[in-house]
Amino acid sequence: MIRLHDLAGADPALRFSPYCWRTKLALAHKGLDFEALPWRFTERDRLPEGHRTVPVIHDADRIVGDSWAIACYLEESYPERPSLFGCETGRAHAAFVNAWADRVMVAGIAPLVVADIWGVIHDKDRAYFRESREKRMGGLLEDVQADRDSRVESFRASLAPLRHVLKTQDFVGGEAPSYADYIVFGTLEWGRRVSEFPLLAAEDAVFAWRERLAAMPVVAAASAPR
Ligand SMILES: N[C@@H](CCC(=O)N[C@@H](CS)C(=O)NCC(=O)O)C(=O)O
Repeated sequence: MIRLHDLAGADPALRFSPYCWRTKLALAHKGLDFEALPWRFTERDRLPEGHRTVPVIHDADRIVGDSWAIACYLEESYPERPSLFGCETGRAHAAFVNAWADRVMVAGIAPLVVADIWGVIHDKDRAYFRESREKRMGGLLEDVQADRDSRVESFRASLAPLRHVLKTQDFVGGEAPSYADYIVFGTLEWGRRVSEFPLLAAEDAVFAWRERLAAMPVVAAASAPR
């Protein structure tokens, strides 16, 4: 069975990494059984040598880190199972969605929930998280997150390309979800798991798309406690 190092909060059942969600959805889409081992920020010595971030998977004797590399590895290693990308062109387009999610979505969500993340992580992670994120974000976590009610609109506006596409198709992948959908869904799941702050407005087409996908068996399979 594939083993995954999966970022966990103080509650080991709380799994919130946007990148680990992408990997769990990719594994579930392929119908691959996996064990998601809880991992904390300060447990770097529990990762295989040369790896500093999660997700990392062990598939028999293969070790692969980085969510995008893992998706490509799964597609190449399990070609007989449902495709994540559809075709090479689909993979190239998903690479764009991956970069968009990392540069626009992660950057937009982080300042809206970063203090909430600190609130749910394990005690042993708190000093590291605060120091590294305050350095990265240029201020106290609580100050970075302040005034989020007025700032969330610009995050929502940044989703306009997705909203536009969803006017004419049910999923980013077209009629059915593909890895591109999982990238975006996993990134939103990060905010949803750590905070009650509504990143999406209920009347937004992106909200409806998220609900549509959340109701699918692939999400249940990715989320099942293991
Ligand atoms: N590009 C990587 C990013 C992975 C990443 O940054 N993971 C975070 C958790 S969400 C992490 O492990 N951070 C470790 C740290 O901050 O020390 C991927 O797609 O897997």
